[in-house]
Order: sequence, then C-alpha cells, then structure tokens
Amino acid sequence: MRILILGIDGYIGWPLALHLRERGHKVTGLDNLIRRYRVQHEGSESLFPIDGILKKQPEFPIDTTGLKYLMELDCDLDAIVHLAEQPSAAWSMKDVTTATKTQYHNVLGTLNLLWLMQEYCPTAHLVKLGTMGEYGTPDCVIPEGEIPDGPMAGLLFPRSAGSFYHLSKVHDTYNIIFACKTWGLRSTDIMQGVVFGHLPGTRLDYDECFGTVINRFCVEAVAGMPLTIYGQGGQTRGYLPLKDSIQCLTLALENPPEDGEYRTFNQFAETYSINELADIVSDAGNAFGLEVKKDHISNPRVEKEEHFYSPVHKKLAELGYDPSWDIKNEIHKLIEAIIPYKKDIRKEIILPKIQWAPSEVKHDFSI
Ligand code: USQ
Repeated sequence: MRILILGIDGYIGWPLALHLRERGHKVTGLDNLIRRYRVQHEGSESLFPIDGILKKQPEFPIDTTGLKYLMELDCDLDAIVHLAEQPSAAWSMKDVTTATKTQYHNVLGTLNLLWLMQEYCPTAHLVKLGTMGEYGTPDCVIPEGEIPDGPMAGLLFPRSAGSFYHLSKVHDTYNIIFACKTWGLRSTDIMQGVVFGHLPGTRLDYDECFGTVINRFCVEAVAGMPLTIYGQGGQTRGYLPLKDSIQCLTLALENPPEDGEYRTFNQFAETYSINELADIVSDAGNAFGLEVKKDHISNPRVEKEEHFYSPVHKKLAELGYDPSWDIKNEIHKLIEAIIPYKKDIRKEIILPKIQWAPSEVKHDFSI
C-alpha cells in the first residue's frame, strides 16, 4: 500500500513508518516538528536520544511545509494515518493559549485534512488517532463506538471528555463521521488508551505534559524519586505498550473499511488503576535493586479517583491483535533501558505544576 503518515517524526509515527516499510508498504511522511519544539519550549527534553531529522530525511521523504503536499501525490494514496495532533491533556489545561492552540491545531487540522481528502484522495482510508479519553469514565460498560442495543441502538456512545485535549478528539470524531456520511470517505477512528515504553529511535518524555504515567513512574523509580500517584490512585485507564500500538495501527491499515464506512476501535491491551501500576513499577524496580517509594500527591487534575471502568475492546482482537499481556515484563524492560540514562534525568521537570481547577492566575487573553 501507499501510505502517508502525518506526524511521522513522533513517538508513534516514526516506529510505525519503519514497521510498515519492513512489511513492504511505500511510506511517506509529513511533520512540522512541533512536538520537538513544544517539549523544548516547556523546558523539558526526551530522556532517550531521538533519531535526528537529518538521519530520517534520506530514509523517508518528510515534508514539513504543510498539507498542500497531498496535492502533489497524484491522489495515489491508499491510506493516510493522522497522528499529527497536540497529544497532551495537561498542556491543554495549562492556560488559555495552550487550550486554544490545542483545539485550533487538532480540530482545524483534521477538518482541513478532511476537505483535502474529499477533493484529492476520496478513496484513501483515513486512520485517525483518537483517544479512550473521549468516553470519560461512565458508570456503565463502554461499547466500541455505537450503543449496541435498546432504543438508542446504533447511535454514537456519549462522549464525556476530561480535558480540552480530549475534547479536541471528540470534535474530530463528529467531523470525521460527518465527512464519511456526506462525502463517502472511509475512516478508522482509533480510541487509543495510554501508550508507554519505547522502540529504537523513539523519544521518552517524562515531564508532566508529554510523559505518560508509566513512562514517568519508571523514570521516577530510576531517579530515586517517589512515584507520583495523583490523589487516591484509583483512576483506571486502558494501557498498551508502544509496540502494540504499532501492531494495531498496522492491522487497521491492512484491513480497511468499505467506502463511506466510519468505524471505531478501542485500542488497548488491559486496564489498570494507578495504584496497580505503582505496585508493578515498584516490584520491577526492586528487581534491579532500586528502592522504590510511592507518594500520593495532591491531584493536579479534576478527575474521578475511584470509579467503575469497563470498555469493550474486541474488534482489534477479531482482526488478530495479539496483546502484550505481560505488562510486568514490558515495565521491567523499560526500567532496564532507562538505567543507563540515570545521570541525564532532570528531577526538576517531574513534579506537576499545572492545576486543572480554576486558579487565581490571570491569563493573557491577547492571543
Ligand atoms: N497520573 C498519575 N501520576 C502521574 C501522571 C499521571 O497518577 O505522574 C494519572 C493521571 O491523573 C491519569 C492517569 O495517570 O489519571 C493517566 O494520565 P497520563 O498523563 O498517563 O495520560 P493522559 O493525560 O490521560 O493522556 C495520555 C496521552 C494522550 C492519550 C491518553 C489516552 O498523553 O495523548 O490520548 O493518554 S487516555 O488516557 O485513555 O485518554
């Protein structure tokens, strides 16, 4: 297949490109490198060295100038993987500037892409990265996409997002459904859980905005800092290692939907509470002789800290997804990979500073 990856320089985009090429697909990419810039701008950096863009450029034609590149591809694309969005919930809750940038870039970027697709490549399959966080944490089973039975059967399951970032994905979902219905585009909207781990050449962020919780806990364990459990630690989410994310995206690409079809996959291996994850990281750390402590710090977020959580995730398994069930082993491998970088860990970027509840801070509205 001829596949264009939007966001090819990122945490998921780069290993996906390498994997798809290994499987014989023709891969090109677009990236404006804003993830590198944003992490730096927040005073942070990836713990692991990232493959430089100059190293990547000869391997894949990476264009950083914008979506107009699509028009030069002779519309001869089988699929577009859209990973080019601002990914941090915490960053979107920092201030009015980061919230509006998140929704502007994510929602309008996707809308722009949908218009380009209907004009230049209406038969290409759009694989779009959404988030499990679109659903929130309702007191009922979360289906995969539509409500399965009863008087509301077939309607999209209600969304109850927990940040302006998660909301940007909700808005994307409705725009994509509309484009499929109205223009006959086809799309797989991936509701992905929290990704962790690393693959060759990928970044490893551990700051409060761009580091996800397992990656942060593993870095904290190696740094000798207590694990930063936000609040009571009963918050439960779906998790998957990066290699599973690549496996699932590949399955979605190689098993495309029909023309005009919109489908949703709930993409994660297993659900865990923060307390369970802290125990697993602590045990893995102890195996390396690290003395891992845990700390229930005041929760900077506004979220339920004890709740029911039961999302359905069957569709990818039906396509052949073989999840990494042994999360302990994955976490063990991650800690092992982090240990050589212990001296590079910057402890000052770990503790959270962004408060999601209203504060006394006066924002700059001159944006
Ligand atoms: N948490 C802690 N301690 C920490 C960091 C996080 O207890 O040091 C808790 C948070 O309060 C939250 C949970 O861990 O309850 C997950 O937080 P996270 O920062 O790992 O993930 P989140 O903000 O939800 O966002 C991440 C990705 C996002 C993706 C989402 C999938 O950054 O791009 O969409 O995971 S999901 O969470 O399923 O919506």
